[in-house]
Amino acid sequence: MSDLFKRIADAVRNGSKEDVKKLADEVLENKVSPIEAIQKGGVSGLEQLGEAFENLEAFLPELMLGGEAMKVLIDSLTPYMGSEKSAFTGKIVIGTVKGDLHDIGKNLVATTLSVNGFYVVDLGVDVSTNKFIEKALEEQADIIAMSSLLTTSAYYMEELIKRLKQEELNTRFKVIVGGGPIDPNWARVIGADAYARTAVGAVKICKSLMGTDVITEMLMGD
Ligand code: B12
Repeated sequence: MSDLFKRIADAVRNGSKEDVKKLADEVLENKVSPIEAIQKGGVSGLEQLGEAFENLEAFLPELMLGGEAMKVLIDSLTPYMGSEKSAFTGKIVIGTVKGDLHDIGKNLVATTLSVNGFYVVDLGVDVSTNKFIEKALEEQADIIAMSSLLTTSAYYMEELIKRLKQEELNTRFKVIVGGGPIDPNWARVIGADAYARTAVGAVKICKSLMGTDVITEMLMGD
């Protein structure tokens, strides 16, 4: 099994869409968990690519190919993600914050929440603070979920939480945050209600939040 995850990681790292497609078929044939294959294979491949990019061993075109290969993996496997009927259904408005165009992780979180019974409104990428708030009000959302992969854009998460407090909307919506540079400490400092490191962790915190009226301490998912 770990060999299959390693081969998926390598194919994503090398941006080979054809290999990724074949490996996704292998995942399904062998009844391997799609979310595990995405997390332990695909995410790991992109992490390696990110490291190579940081060390100037890979460049933007390779990053783009890796991202496209990951999308092939996610598109091939998400229809087969097991759905777990949830008693905690709620409405979630999700997006990638302003200035940030990374959407692979955000899409994975959105899909995983949907297959687990949540109603998800995906606002896409480069979403301004105003748009998050407008849409959350319009959709009467329970949770606002923000993703950020860029350190420079993560500030907008703080901005949104401040705005909710100023406009006395902080009791109306719960706010969850995640993405590469976001860690539990930062999430706590900006006053988010919950943080998760993975898409599965996002489901866990959203279920908890839907059953909790008052948050006294930030919730954390895997
Ligand atoms: C693929 C990629 C790209 C692709 C994006 C394609 C796409 N459609 O998304 C492209 C090539 C477009 C790109 C562009 C850039 N990128 Co880029 N990119 C990456 C890379 C390699 C992978 C990101 C990814 O998809 N990971 C896989 C997903 C599944 O993981 P994830 O997003 O973290 O999501 C998981 C969790 O974080 C969590 N999660 C995510 N969101 C949320 C939200 C909530 C609410 C919760 C609870 C959880 C959660 O769940 C997800 C699933 O487990 C990363 C390296 C890395 N290690 O992350 C660099 C990286 C993010 N990029 C980086 C940079 C610098 C850039 C550019 C500025 C490069 C440039 N010079 O132009 C541009 C920025 C463009 C912009 N304005 O946004 C840096 C960011 C550094 C920083 N900390 O600020 C990184 C870290 C690379 C590096 N090591 O330097 N990139």
